[in-house]
Amino acid sequence: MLNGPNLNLLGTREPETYGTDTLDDIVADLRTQAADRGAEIRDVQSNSEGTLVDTLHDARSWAAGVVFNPGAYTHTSIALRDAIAAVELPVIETHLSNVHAREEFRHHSYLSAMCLGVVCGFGRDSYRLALDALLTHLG
Ligand code: CA2
Repeated sequence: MLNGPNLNLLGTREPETYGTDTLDDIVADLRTQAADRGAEIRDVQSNSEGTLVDTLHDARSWAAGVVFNPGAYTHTSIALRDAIAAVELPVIETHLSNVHAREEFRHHSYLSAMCLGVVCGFGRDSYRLALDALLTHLG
């Protein structure tokens, strides 16, 4: 589970958009969900684009797939697009908010075309749905 910039602030600001749960709450949920299906979650949050690229590269050596909320880098980052394409892991782009119901600059993702799928708009449940889809895909 990989989370991008500002998602460390979840639960502290903008609850009307991003909910009141902290990232730790969401990670704890996902760990339980994964364990129930015999999988293990490792989680990384970074505000730095380069660290997110490095983490994707590193994931090749141990991960079967990635639930990835790239935050605002979704709408700006060719480097992350190239990293997702390069690692050849199934990546599910995941957003708390419905980016298509927000400002126009959030409607475009540089990453979606390189991902197995996209889940957005369901708050913390977006992560749950993304993990369910990833585990089902992995069998
Ligand atoms: O809806 C999502 O999950 C987003 O990836 C969140 C990003 C935004 O730039 C994307 O367009 C959609 C922003 C994350 C900011 O997180 C905050 C959390 C609490 C308080 C302030 C920001």
